[in-house]
This record gives sequence, structure tokens and C-alpha cells, in this order.
Amino acid sequence: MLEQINRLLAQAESAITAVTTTEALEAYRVEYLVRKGAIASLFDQLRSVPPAEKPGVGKALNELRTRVQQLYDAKAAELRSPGPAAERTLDLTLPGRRGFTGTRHPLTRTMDEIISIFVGMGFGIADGPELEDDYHNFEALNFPPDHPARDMQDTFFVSKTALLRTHTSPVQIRVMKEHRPPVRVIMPGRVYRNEAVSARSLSAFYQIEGLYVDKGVTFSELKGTLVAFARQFYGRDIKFRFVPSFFPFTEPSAEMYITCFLCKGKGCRMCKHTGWLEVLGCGMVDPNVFRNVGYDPDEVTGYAFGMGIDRTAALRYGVDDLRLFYESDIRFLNQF
Ligand code: 2NL
Repeated sequence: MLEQINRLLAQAESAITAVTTTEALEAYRVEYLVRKGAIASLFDQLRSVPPAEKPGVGKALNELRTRVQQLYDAKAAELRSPGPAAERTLDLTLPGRRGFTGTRHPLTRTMDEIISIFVGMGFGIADGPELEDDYHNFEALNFPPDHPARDMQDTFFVSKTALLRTHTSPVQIRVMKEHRPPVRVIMPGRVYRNEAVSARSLSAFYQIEGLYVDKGVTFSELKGTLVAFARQFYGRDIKFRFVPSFFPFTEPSAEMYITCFLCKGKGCRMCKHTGWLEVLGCGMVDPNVFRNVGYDPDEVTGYAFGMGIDRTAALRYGVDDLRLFYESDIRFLNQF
């Protein structure tokens, strides 16, 4: 009898380890613990045990019942607890959840794209300080002493002599002072203007300028390069025109326009009903600028151009307020 009890105990202990569902647990209970179960039937046999052995067998039977009940209770608690429960409900056939990855800011994308187009044409990249002096930001660039841009109203002065650069052109002055021609570089960077912030103008924004100086550089090359750029950036089939303009540092100077890609030239809000969009300013480097950096204007010529990245990105993506680029509103940024 004691042997039978031990065999049943070993069987019950091994069987509980195979139980992983509430259904299997219920079958376990029915096998061992109910009134007609395996343990109850051993209790029934207690009647035929010789009286001298009864106390010992009875004790062993009680221990068996207690032990199997404990195994059952522990398994029931385990199946109710969240750990194994979660495992049981893990559905490996469900499609995976897409992880969150960030994207580049629209201004960064625009900047990178413009840079890569010019790098592809053989331009190098240069940068320089954002804190400049009057000489590099104005004087060397042929701004007359009384030019309005030199006024506190238009430029952020940090001290009597230090100012926040209003364009990236001072970098070109530094590059030309350090290197003999040929020079072919673009200068991307942040610039500052003391202006009221509005949908159309910011007090801090990004600009990219380009400069090519060598013997015999012509206005035709300027046009060819900028048209090639605009076709890559805005599309193969754009139409363009160059309109005379003025900058202190170039002569002659021009602005480049392309046909409005929103209305295809018919006139809309984006092109202010002209059918044309201004995309950049450009010109042949003024001989005075060359003299200021120690180049001989009788020996070399060059062209330069500049465009605002913020304006360019706004045109490209149809954004009607430049301030949106700086508000970090995820609802805006998620669209790019
Ligand atoms: C614009 C127009 C321009 C330049 C920038 C330049 C620089 C040197 C000499 C001559 Cl060192 N020119 N830069 C020339 C023409 C236009 O920018 O609309 N920028 C936002």
C-alpha cells in the first residue's frame, strides 16, 4: 500500500510539470483530487489494510493528498499570474510593429540636396565664423560706408566691432585671402538680420552661397551652372529667366526666376500672381572685391550666387510661413 502511495505521488509530481493550460489543470484535478479520483480510491482501500498498519498508511495518504493539493494550487496561481499568461497569449503570427525612427528636418534635407548637387559639379565646401567684423561682412564686399545694411537697424551688433554675419559672403573673403585662384566653393551656413519676424522673413535663417574664380570665367558659365542646378533641384522641364538686379559685391548682378511649379506659370498665391518664382541672386564678382582680397581683376574673373535655404525649402514644399520650420511642431514635421 505504501508502495502504491509513493508511486502515485511520483506520478502526480511529474504530471503537474506538463500542465500549461487551465484545461490541462482541470483534467489533473479530475484525475487526482475529486471524490472518484486516484487519491480517493486509495483512501477507499484503507478499509482493507491490517489494523496495525492503518495509522502509518493513513498518515502517508493524508500527506499525499496535501502534497498534490499544493502542487495543484501552485500551478493554478502560476497560470493566473501575468508572466506565463502573457506567454500563452503571445501570437507569433501577428505582423510586427513598425519601430519609430526620426527623419531629417526639411531644412536639413533641402540644404543637403543643394550641397550634393554643387559638390557633384566640382564645388568644395567651406565654412567660417558666425561672429564677424565690419571688414569681412561689409567693407571687403564693397559695401559703401553709408550703406543701410551697416546700420544697427538691419544688423545685429554684439559689440562696437563684432556683429552677427548677415550673409555667408565673409567666408568667401576668407577663402580668397587664403587661396590663390582657381577657387570653386559653396558656403552653407546660418546668417542673421535685425528684422521683424514674419511669415516671409526671419531674423536667423540659412543661406548657401557659391563662388567660382579663375582666368576667363564668364557670365555664360554662371547661367549654365545655375540652370543645371535648377533643373536638378526643381525639375527637368522648368523654364527660367534672369532679371537684372543689384548687389554691392557683383557687377553685373541678376536674379534668377523659374516658372511657378504650383500654377505652371498661370499665376497663383505662391508666385504672387506673376507666374514666376525668384530662386536666387547672382552676378560677376565686382573688381573691387578682388582687389580687397589681393586678386588682380585684370587677370581673373568670377561669378557668385546666393540663396536662402528657408525660402527655397518653403518653395519646394509649398510651405507658406517660414516660422513653421523653427516651431518643432511634430504635426508639421511629420509631413516630410
Ligand atoms: C541672394 C543673393 C548673392 C553673392 C551672393 C558674393 C560673394 C562674394 C563676392 C560676390 Cl565674396 N558675391 N555673393 C553674389 C550675388 C548674390 O546672394 O539673394 N542671397 C540670399
